[in-house]
Amino acid sequence: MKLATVLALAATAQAHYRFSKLVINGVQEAAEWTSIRMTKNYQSNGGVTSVTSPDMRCYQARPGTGTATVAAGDVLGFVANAAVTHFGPVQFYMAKVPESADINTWDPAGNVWFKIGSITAVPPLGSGESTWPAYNKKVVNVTIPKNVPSGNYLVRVESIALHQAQSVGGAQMYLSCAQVKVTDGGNGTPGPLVAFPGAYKPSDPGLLWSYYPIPTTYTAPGPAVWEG
Ligand SMILES: *[C@@H]1O[C@H](CO)[C@@H](O)[C@H](O)[C@H]1NC(C)=O
Ligand SMILES: [Cu+2]
Repeated sequence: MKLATVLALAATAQAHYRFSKLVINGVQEAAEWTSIRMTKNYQSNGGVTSVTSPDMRCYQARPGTGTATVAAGDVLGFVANAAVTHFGPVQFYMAKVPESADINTWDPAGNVWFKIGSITAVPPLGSGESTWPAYNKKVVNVTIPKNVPSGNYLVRVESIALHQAQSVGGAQMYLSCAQVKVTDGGNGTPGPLVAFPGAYKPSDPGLLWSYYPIPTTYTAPGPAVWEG
């Protein structure tokens, strides 16, 4: 058996995960799905593999039930149950809920998402924690941009598992959407705005990536981070 096959099989045996709780101002939510819309993988922990599926939006199993309050400029943490057990980038997006919409039921379709964070590869590239800072972490953090306008948002976390990404459709996306009311915001104009599905193509270099032999570069998919 080739080394790459052995590594892929070893990675397959690891647990999958789901992002089901927030950490707000250092305090972790007591129960799963308090402010995060319950995802379809709430039992299987499996990832989304089709970037053209509407599951790329929030992967949700039901409407939301609660909303967290976070000040602009604060750190928001997403808890992985039990940890981010696959290597790859972790990215964060936000979408503003229209004033007239109910945050629990609003469907974030169309060009509504802007990227607020990307925990991506640190050279030299490989498949370990030194390359992928989010790998094996229980909590991944993002800062809510200081200049984002106040209001209701969905905040989407996305961990892209690359251990089987050597062929098209092999990358696995672990994602969910938190419902967040942002206070103390600014007057920025977030962008560029992208859609899920739509922002990614199956052949994007950030989704089609072989770690054996190890490439020298990695570019995470999607737009640039909005710098507010
Ligand atoms: C996330 O933020 C918390 C503080 O809320 C900190 O203790 C933790 O180390 C951070 N995690 C990472 C992976 O940076
Ligand atoms: Cu997995």
